[in-house]
Amino acid sequence: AQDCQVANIQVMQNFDKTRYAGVWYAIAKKDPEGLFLLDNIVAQYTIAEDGKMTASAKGRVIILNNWEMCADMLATFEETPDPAKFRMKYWGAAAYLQTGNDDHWVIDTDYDNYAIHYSCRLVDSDGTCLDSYSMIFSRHPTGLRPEDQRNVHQKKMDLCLLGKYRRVAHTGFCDSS
Ligand code: DAO
Repeated sequence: AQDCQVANIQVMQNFDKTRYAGVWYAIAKKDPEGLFLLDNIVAQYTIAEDGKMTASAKGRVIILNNWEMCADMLATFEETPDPAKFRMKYWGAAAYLQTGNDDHWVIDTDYDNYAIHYSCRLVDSDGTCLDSYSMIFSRHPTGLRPEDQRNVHQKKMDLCLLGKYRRVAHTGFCDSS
């Protein structure tokens, strides 16, 4: 059942960040207010020897009124008592890119094919989310396997975000940078 309470959102049980490491292609995205990453979004998660997770990500962005570029982003993750819930600090390789500090929750993943990410930036006074973003990741740039689509559909419903996602194109825009 979906009560849309941020506090009741189920995240991945026994999340294993080591298995999560590596490259993920965003194939769908629910945008936050003032969206930043448009498409060609690829994230690479790394676990350092001390166990800390970091990520680098690329994506097409439009900044400074209509300047289109490929953003190189970096992120560090702070762990919380729930292994699937992190705080993510992020910044751009260039100073004019966006910086922030967001929740970074892994809602579901099979580690080898798909992952569902969720971040609520602003919880309303009624406990629902006022400003969220979410990415559907695939290990394959071509998209989700048919057998994973049911699962992803169910999780979109659980997040109260069904119908709010758009497809994320991969055209090679960020491949050379
Ligand atoms: O597109 O508006 C937006 C939100 C994205 C915030 C930038 C995140 C950069 C680091 C991404 C790591 C993988 C989620």
